Amino acid sequence: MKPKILIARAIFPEVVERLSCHFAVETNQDDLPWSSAELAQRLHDKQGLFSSANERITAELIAACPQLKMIANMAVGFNNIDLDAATRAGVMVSNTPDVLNETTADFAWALLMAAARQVGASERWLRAGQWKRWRYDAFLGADLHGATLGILGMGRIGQAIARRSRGFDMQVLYHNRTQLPATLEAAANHAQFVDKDDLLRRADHLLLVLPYSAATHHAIGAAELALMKPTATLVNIARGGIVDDAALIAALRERRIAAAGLDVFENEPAFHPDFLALDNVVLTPHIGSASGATRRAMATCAADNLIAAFSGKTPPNLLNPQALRQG
Ligand code: 8YV
Repeated sequence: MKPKILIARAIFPEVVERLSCHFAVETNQDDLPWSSAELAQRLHDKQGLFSSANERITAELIAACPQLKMIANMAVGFNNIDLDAATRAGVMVSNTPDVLNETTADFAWALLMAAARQVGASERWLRAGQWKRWRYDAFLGADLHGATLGILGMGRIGQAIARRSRGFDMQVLYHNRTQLPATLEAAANHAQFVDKDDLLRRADHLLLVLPYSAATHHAIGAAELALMKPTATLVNIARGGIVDDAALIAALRERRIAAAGLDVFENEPAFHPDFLALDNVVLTPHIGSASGATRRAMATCAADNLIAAFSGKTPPNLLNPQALRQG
């Protein structure tokens, strides 16, 4: 008898096909996510779950699914999963690190450039038929070349972003829980470790690339925004809860910072409606890792982890090896 798994969102058909060779698979074929009650009901008799970062895997859900042995999350972030509860219940959890570093770093630059140079606002203006004459002061943005790039959270994606700044002759400052070894700092365009306040004060463009947890909730709020330059750009490609959206909206509206690029939101897919009234923010629907090749690599990586777990191997991206001792 093949172990039963649940795939919580529609994924690439070839990945479903591959998983079907190893498992009895139930998939969500719809565009709409299941409610938490429906997810619990469908997961009840399953041994494995293939999830995205959008499913909330709570302690209650884990307790309600006694057969569950493995959760493969198709994302590098795993703040959607109660990892401690999973570990206590002997449920393995894996993520998909590394395969998305470069694609997500590319997208950070896309958002930064779009926000700093008013790509969104100027395109909306053109499409609205307002381009009738030239003005010296229309859509003046902030330069990237020669500017100071600040990175809060210098993991693998942060370092990939920093490497790309070489072409723009930028100076890179960063803050992180721990300072990187000198070799990695050198590879990241000679990034310089500074304290958080220093980073906020000195960055012309600030990129948020830190994982979300209780400790990083609202890491950027009113007090932090107040330290930033009025000409600064803020880009968040990490998780919504890292920024206090209401405080950011106020800062953008009052031009206490110049612009923002946001790929993630506090309650996504819902987001604060006041963002829509602001012309100095570029908004995208959590697509940082969304290149065809990378999303395929993420799905394949999650599938590899599930298959390994049920073949008696240690999943290559296991986050909680302690779970093996509980089982
Ligand atoms: C995912 C992400 O595409 O990897 C992550 O942590 O946020 C994105 O790359 C998305 O969350 C779907 O799981």
